[in-house]
Amino acid sequence: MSSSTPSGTNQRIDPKRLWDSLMDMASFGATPKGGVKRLTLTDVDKRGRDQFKAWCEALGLVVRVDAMGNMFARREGRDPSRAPVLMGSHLDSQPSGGKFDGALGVIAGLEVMRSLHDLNIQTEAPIELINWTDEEGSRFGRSLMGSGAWAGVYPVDQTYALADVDGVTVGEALDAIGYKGDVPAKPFPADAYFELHIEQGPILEKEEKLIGVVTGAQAQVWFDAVCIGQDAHAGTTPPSTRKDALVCASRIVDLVDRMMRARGDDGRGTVGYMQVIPNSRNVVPGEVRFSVEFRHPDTAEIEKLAAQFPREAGFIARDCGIELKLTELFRIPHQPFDAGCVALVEQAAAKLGYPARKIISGAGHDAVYVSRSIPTAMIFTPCKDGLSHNEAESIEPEEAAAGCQVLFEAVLARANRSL
Ligand code: HGY
Ligand code: MN
Ligand code: MN
Repeated sequence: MSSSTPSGTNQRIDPKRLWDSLMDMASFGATPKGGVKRLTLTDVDKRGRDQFKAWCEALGLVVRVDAMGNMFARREGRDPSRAPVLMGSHLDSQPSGGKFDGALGVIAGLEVMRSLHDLNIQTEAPIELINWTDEEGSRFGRSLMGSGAWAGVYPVDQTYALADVDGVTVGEALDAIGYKGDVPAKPFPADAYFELHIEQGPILEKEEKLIGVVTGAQAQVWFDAVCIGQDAHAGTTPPSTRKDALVCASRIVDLVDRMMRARGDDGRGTVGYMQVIPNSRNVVPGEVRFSVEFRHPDTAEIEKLAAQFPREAGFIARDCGIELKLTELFRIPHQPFDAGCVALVEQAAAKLGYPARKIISGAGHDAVYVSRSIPTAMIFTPCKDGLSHNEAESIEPEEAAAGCQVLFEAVLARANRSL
């Protein structure tokens, strides 16, 4: 006889099963240095998605896919009229990413579903587990692309037209892996969303905290930049006639670093991607394409950076005699999470006796866009040396289990709450 046992009893997830499935998922795109390369909408992403779908369907969950390839695995509740409680994260990775960035939240959600099944618990509200498409933004230049399209931030048709460096569009890539679903990518009635993720920073480890109760995520702005000069012979072209796009880009990289450091320890400014054209050792580069992003806990600082950077980069280009093309790709203000959901995370950690602290997320997450339409909270767990977006990303099985147990408690409490 299934029961909707109230949370607070000692119902436990299975730490070994959780860890084994994390390692199984890490085998999709495994790299020699112990990381993963599971770039969004590639064949290896497809294989990871197919495995996730098979695991969900083996539990009797009904999986649907929306127009952006976002995957939703649904477990019915006792009361079908109630809005579902959502949980999830992303299975795509950076080109040289870690095993746990994103995957922890999806596989921990799977473990919650498996545990509910084993414990024969039927919650009042339905529960859905989500794999969001292209959280990383590395391939097509839009971070949080799947959740952003779902939230209405990126119009789906425009998003389909985004192309990677090889000219392959999002629409073509979704078709190629068979994950362009027939469900519209847009918000539906849901009661709450919880996302478990590694902190990707040093705070929890340094303070010996097992759980981060995430109260919100910092603001950010991303640009694409192109410096246009003139290809020329390295041996015959004197300084006076050079139009060296790489020298100009290098001065702009230094500008980004100076603007970051001017904001102290909260400052974040990064040029992570750069393409030098023609990229030949004896040709003065005529064109350089690169990314620029800034982040800060205070939205007002991002507004200032978004105005200051184009102005000062323009001065550098003028002094270099180089044409500069800047495109702002997106801007996200600081996003606070829902106090009620944050409290459930905090209460779960306290009840389980896990040392915890409140924290603002330095990284962007799908929860940021989801929280624009659904009460949302996140759970962080530590990662070794605060390292992420690096193949050496590492966590302990006990940390994964603790985060998963908090997710279990918070989702169960929310799904069984009296309305
Ligand atoms: O860039 C980010 O903040 C996220 O890790 N993709
Ligand atoms: Mn992530
Ligand atoms: Mn990431």
